[in-house]
Amino acid sequence: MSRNCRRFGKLGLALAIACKAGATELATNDACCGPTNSIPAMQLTRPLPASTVRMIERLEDVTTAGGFGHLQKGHGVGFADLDNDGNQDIYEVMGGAFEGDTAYNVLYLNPGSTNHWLKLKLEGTKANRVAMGARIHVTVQTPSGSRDIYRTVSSGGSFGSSPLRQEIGLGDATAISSVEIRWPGSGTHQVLTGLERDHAYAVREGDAQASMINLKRIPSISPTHPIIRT
Ligand SMILES: [Ca+2]
Repeated sequence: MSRNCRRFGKLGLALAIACKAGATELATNDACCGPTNSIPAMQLTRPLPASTVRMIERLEDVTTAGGFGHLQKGHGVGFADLDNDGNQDIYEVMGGAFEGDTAYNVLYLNPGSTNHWLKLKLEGTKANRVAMGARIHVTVQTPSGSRDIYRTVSSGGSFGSSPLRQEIGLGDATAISSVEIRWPGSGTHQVLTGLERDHAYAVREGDAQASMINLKRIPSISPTHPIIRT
């Protein structure tokens, strides 16, 4: 990953990777992934929901500036903080669907930023144990006021999956006001307060408090590691 990745948010990274992974519902591959193409040049293959259109208007093409440009085709992508430093990394399966394709898979190690984060590992007791489908509403305070952040627990997709543990970016949040969880199936409505930024928590359905998790950093993953190609 280029050092320039420090300058871009997760949303921008997600678009770049989504394009590399062949997100044809957003754009044709050529229009989206070319190193010099910009968002306005995209050719839509089908109408997009208004919410998606609003999101695209705020994005920019970081293929080159972010170090995501790659001559090989992408096949699957996963988003996860692999070294537990709080910054979400990206692993991308390159090449085609069959093993034996000579394309190298790629790990984009996030060099980090000053933004804050929160990790939540949910465990259902009445709902399904892995909390698949649980809806999370995080309310944070920022210098510009209150902000609402939403997540739904899932693995993320079919071509590449991400951990069920939720890695939630908080941006410039100064404090977490509350975390509200609606558990699927059981209908449990749980509200947690007192959580701190830049920490990971285990949340058990129905418990009054979350338990802080100490995730061990993995220092062996570094930009100089031989498996990482930048
Ligand atoms: Ca990381």
